[in-house]
Amino acid sequence: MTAEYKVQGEVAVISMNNPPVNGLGYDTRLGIVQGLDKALADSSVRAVVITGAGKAFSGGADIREFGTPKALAEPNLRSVIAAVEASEKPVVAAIHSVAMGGGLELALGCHYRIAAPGAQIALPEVKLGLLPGAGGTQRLPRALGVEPALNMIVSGETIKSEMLAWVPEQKLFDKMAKSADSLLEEAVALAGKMAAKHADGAPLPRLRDLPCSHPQADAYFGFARNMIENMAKNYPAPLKCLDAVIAATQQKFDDGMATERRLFSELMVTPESAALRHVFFAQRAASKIPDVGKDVPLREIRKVAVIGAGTMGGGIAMNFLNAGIPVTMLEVKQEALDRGVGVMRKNYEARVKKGRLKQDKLDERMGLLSTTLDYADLKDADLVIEAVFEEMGVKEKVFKALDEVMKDGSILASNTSTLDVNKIAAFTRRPQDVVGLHFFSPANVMPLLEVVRGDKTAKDVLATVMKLAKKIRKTAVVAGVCDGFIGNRMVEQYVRQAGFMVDEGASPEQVDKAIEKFGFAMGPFRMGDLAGNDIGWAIRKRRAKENPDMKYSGTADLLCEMGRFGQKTNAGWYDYAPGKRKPIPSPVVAEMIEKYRKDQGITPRKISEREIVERLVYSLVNEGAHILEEGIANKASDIDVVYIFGYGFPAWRGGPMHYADHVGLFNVVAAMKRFAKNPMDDARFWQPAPLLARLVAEGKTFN
Ligand code: T1G
Repeated sequence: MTAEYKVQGEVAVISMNNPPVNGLGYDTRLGIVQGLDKALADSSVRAVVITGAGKAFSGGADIREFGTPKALAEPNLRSVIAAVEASEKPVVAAIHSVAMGGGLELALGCHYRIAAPGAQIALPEVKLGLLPGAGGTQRLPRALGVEPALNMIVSGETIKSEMLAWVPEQKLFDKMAKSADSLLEEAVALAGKMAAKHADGAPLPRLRDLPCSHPQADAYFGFARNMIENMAKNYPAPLKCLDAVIAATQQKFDDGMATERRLFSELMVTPESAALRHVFFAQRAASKIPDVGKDVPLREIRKVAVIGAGTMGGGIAMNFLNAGIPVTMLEVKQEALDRGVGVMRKNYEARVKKGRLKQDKLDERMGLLSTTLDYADLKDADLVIEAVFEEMGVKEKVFKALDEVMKDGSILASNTSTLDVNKIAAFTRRPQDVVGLHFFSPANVMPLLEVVRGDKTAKDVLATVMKLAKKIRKTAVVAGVCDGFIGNRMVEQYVRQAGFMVDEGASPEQVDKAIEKFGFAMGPFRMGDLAGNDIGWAIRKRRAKENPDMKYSGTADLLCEMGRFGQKTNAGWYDYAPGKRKPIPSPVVAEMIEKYRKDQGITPRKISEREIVERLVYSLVNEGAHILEEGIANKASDIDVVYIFGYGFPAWRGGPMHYADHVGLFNVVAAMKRFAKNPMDDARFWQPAPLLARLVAEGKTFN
């Protein structure tokens, strides 16, 4: 049973025990109801406390049950909460660490609530494309007030328990415990006290009995609707959250519950919710490496060294400083060090100015940073990350020097974005300690980290960096060694397709607009201007030697030959006013493209939005299938995570592989067959990857 029952004096304590976060799965729900029945039947028991064992009160409904009969099996969560609320003996929720989603809803059904400070409180269902489906939209507004409750439900954001206890006239927490340690004792005492208070049969306080209104309901909800419509264009859940909270102010409680149930069921079947639930699990599954078990011992990472104080090196260093890990940064010249440290300080100061970082935190973090010009100073670092110029000769010098000074057992990582990590490992006598840690620019902001596993990378090195990634709040995905690993290898095909479509008749802004309408944060041409078109230029030159028959549009090279590297030169595919980021379609570029088409004898044609989106997205899918088949990625969902967290693929579409499953792999391959007939395109590339062809033949999906 995943809910324990024991009696302390005259108080029964029901303790949920369903690791890791007391998800309210069927067994746990049954355990709560059976415990409650026991307590009600036992005349010596006068009150009940519900709490959670381990690291949470409860993280909510057990998402692993979603889509299975168990999720709805009685007692479903609403029935459990109704039973708690209907109890004639007072039920006290003792909340610590985490009370989220259905976990908070369970607490809202109790008569009293006591919380330890620091507990994470949230109704995050909206992040799964859902809304609180067990009374949260009806009880939280009654406990907190309409506005604070609506903010929490629509944003899904987590708020610390002590912050909520300060909301004026709140009825969420009847008491704040001194600490998590004294919580249970204080909860049992409170339960005893409440039992005495209601001994005369005085009705127990139930949130459902409280009124729920807003003094300027129409104006406030009208304003809220406008805000949400602008903010959540592609996400249906936030607006339905609003509708449910409005129902709480307009309908009787039971009718409001029925409205909430209807809206929840409507959301549960949306493709957006299926995608967001897929992303939730994909993100967590990414840290699991098939042949690296949980029992692999980890190496201790107390000190980190970063080689290179440029944009990447500085950003990488900040991740560790933010996590309280000291960093020694090495450069070859003092002025490069000074410049790098200056940029880091400026980054922090900007956050302080925006009120997103306290000054003492800035000082603390910068206090953890030391700099040096001498490799010898790195010797006691447990991890060193090289972030120098992307050229094998430079990497060789650095890794040979590191191999001389780094202590045994330290991890040597390269931030290379495409180079062969096996070759880099071979520069050292310890290839088992070498791994790729590919951060994405800006490294202190972008959540994705590609962990590149060399042939000889030791399992404990992998396990260590995956755990470290979580500590520095990165979403890490393991990639095998190939040119471009997972993300850059896929983006290569995506950008090639964008170039072909410009050759064939589309304008850069037409391509960008189409894919941004599909949901990408930024189209390929705006992305090139942001990252710097010269980066792709250098990679194409290197690749032209290795793979001369790889076809590209010639426009990207012509653009670079004109010195139009993007925002950093105030001109790229677009024009930019000095120092501004707003992309302006460029007549100069349009003329260059037109001339290029003429020189190539191309008669431009109109390209539909649908063709633009399909060629861009399916190029990711086909390359992703190759990557999966070659074992460069362990699972399709890892590829989805890379592309959502590193390249702006819309999360509400689940990632390229999930999206292909949603469209139907048969339809994807049918489209690819059409593209292969286009003489301007690359027919060879559009041959379906064998894995993709096989899945279609077997009627299967990627995920
Ligand atoms: N159900 C099942 N498993 C869960 C879970 C959940 N609700 N939450 C987390 N896990 C697993 C997770 O997959 C991972 O598993 C492990 O716990 C640790 O998670 C009716 C319908 C609670 C703040 O959305 O935000 O209630 O990989 O790595 O960083 O209205 O997990 O170890 O095998 O994230 O300490 C609403 C989602 C559900 C909360 C803990 N609840 N979870 O963070 O650990 S819908 C949520 C979180 C609902 C009702 C509706 C976080 C956390 P594994 P972790 P963490």
